[in-house]
Amino acid sequence: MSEDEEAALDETARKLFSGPIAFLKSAPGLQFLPDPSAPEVAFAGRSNVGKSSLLNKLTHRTGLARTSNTPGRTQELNFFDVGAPLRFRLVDMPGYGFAKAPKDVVRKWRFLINDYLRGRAVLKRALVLVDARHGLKDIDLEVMKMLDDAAVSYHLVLTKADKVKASELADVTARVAATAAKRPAAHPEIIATSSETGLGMEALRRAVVEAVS
Ligand SMILES: Nc1nc2c(ncn2[C@@H]2O[C@H](COP(=O)(O)OP(=O)(O)OP(=O)(O)O)[C@@H](O)[C@H]2O)c(=O)[nH]1
Ligand SMILES: [Mg+2]
Repeated sequence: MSEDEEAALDETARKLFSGPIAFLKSAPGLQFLPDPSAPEVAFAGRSNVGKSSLLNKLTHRTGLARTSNTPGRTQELNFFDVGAPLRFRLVDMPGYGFAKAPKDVVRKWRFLINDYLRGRAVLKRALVLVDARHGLKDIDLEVMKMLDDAAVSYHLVLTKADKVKASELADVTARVAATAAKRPAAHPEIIATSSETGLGMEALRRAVVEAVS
């Protein structure tokens, strides 16, 4: 991409994320998904990794997606319309791998997440969020494998970067990038973010707009 194109993309991203963004609906099952009338970008990742917080920070809105200290806060697929007229949708998902929830609930979420990720034609990219303190866990690798097998493009995003030292952040970024490089559907770039400090927001906004353009 040329410098001009990059600047244009940044400007588009800045405008879209500062403009109209509205909660559309919550889907507790696949039969409740909205009409596939716009491209979608979904936030996936382990419970409590910071999906809802990142969506809020990205959109400069504090209470758009509900967040909580307690894992298992987001229980449905939540759709947010970006742009008026509508340009794309952001989708906040329940976390995977939440061991403390009842087994049947975990199963239900897993099916909902997997079916959505694998089968949604308008899904342009999944953002797979990974806690910078912990790096990739087995469950993340499983989800990545599922996305690779379904040829769904995904971007690995480190969260809570404010909680680790700069040297640790560099290490985890390098390790995650090495894994991503071997994965067919993974974007090679790793975006480190913090919903506390705002680190990585411009890069992530650009990545989202690029994915839906
Ligand atoms: N320090 C720090 N805390 C964060 C960050 N992002 C999220 N948190 C905290 O982590 C907790 C979980 O955040 P959520 O955004 O609710 O996480 P989630 O992935 O949506 O969780 P579920 O919906 O339960 O799967 C909250 O207490 C947030 O305040 C971050 O970048 N830095
Ligand atoms: Mg959430």
